[in-house]
Amino acid sequence: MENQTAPKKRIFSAIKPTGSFTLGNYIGALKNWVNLQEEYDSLFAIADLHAITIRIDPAKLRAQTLQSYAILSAIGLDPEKSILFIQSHVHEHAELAWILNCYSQFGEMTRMTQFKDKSAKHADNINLGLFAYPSLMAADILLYNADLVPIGADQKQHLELTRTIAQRFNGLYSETFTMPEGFIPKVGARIMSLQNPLEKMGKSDSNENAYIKILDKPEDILRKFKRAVTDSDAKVFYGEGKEGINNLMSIYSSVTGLSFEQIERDFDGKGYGDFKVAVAEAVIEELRPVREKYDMLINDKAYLESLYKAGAEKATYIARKTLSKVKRKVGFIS
Ligand code: ATP
Ligand code: LTN
Repeated sequence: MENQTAPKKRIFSAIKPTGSFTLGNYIGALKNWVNLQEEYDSLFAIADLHAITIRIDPAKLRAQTLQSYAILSAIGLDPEKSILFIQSHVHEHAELAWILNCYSQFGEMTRMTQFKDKSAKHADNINLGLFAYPSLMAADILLYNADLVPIGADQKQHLELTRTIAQRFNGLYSETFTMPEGFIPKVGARIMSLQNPLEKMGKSDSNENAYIKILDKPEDILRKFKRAVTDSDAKVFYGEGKEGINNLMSIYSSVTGLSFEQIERDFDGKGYGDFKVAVAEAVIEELRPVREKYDMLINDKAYLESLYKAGAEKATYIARKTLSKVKRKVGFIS
C-alpha cells in the first residue's frame, strides 16, 4: 500500500513583546521555530497578554508588539506555512485561561521559579496575572492541541505544569487536550549574559553590554563580544569554571553547527581574542539578513496589519473549536 501521509503534528510557541529580542531568544527559541515550521503545522504568537504581568507603558507595548511581529517575519517564519498572530487578538486564550485557573492549584503556582524571580524583581507589583501566568501559557498551548512546544530551558517548568493541568482536566472529563512535549535545544537552551556568565541573557538587563539584540548593528555586536567576560586560562575548551567560554562556544556552535570538539580543534593554539572575533563574525552574518528584512517590513504597516489580521482569523478558527468543547465538558449551557 502506498504510504498515506499522516496528518502533520502541531507546534505552538510564543514570545513576549517586553523588549528587543536577544540572541538568547533567537538561539533558544526563534531559530528552532523557523526550522520546525517545515515539518509541523505551526502557530506562533506574540504574547502581549503575558507582557502586561509586568508594568509596561502602553505606547511602548504597542510599538514593541508590532516590532516583535515584524521580527517573526524577518527571521524567516513564512505566513504561508505558519500561523503568526498576536495573542490578545484571539480572546479564546483569556477565556480558556480563566477556566484552567480553576483546575490549577495555588501550591503548584507558588513553586514556579519564574514567579519567584519576577516577584523578587518587581516586589511592588506582585499581581494575580503574574501568579496565574502559567495557566495562561497552558491555555495558549492546549487551545491548539500542540504536540510540541519549542522553548528555552527556563520554560521547562511551565511546560511541565501545562502537562499536569491537561492531565488533570482529561482525567476529570475524558480525553480533551493533547499532551504537549517540550522541544528544548541540546546546545543553546540557556544563553548566558556576556557580562555575567552565571546569569541568563535577558532583555531587561541594565547593562547593554550583557546582551546582543537581534537588531544590533555589526559594530555593536563585535564590541560586545570583545568585551565579553571570560577567564584567565586563555585556552578555548569547554569545561567547569569556564562559563564565559562555554557560553561563547554554545553561541558559536548553535550558529555554525560545529561541534564543541571541532571548535576546540579549530582554535587550538589561538587566544580568546581570535575566538571572540570569530564568534562575533558568525553572529553578525547570521543576523544580517534578519536586520535587512526587518528594516523593510517595519515601514510597511499596512502589510503587517494584513498579516496579523489573517493570522488571528486562522488561529481563532482552531481555538474556538477547542474552547467550545471545554465549555461543554465543564457543564456550561451553549
Ligand atoms: P523577559 O525578560 O521579559 O521575561 P524572556 O526573553 O525571558 O523575557 P520571552 O520573551 O517570553 O522571555 O522568551 C521567549 C523564548 O525565548 C522562550 O522560549 C524562552 O525560553 C527563550 N529564552 C529567553 N531567554 C533565553 C536565553 N537566555 N537562552 C535561551 N533561550 C531563552
Ligand atoms: N512564558 C513564555 C512565553 C510564552 C510561551 C507560551 C512559550 C507564553 N505563552 C506558550 C511557549 C508556549 C516565556 O516567558 N518565555
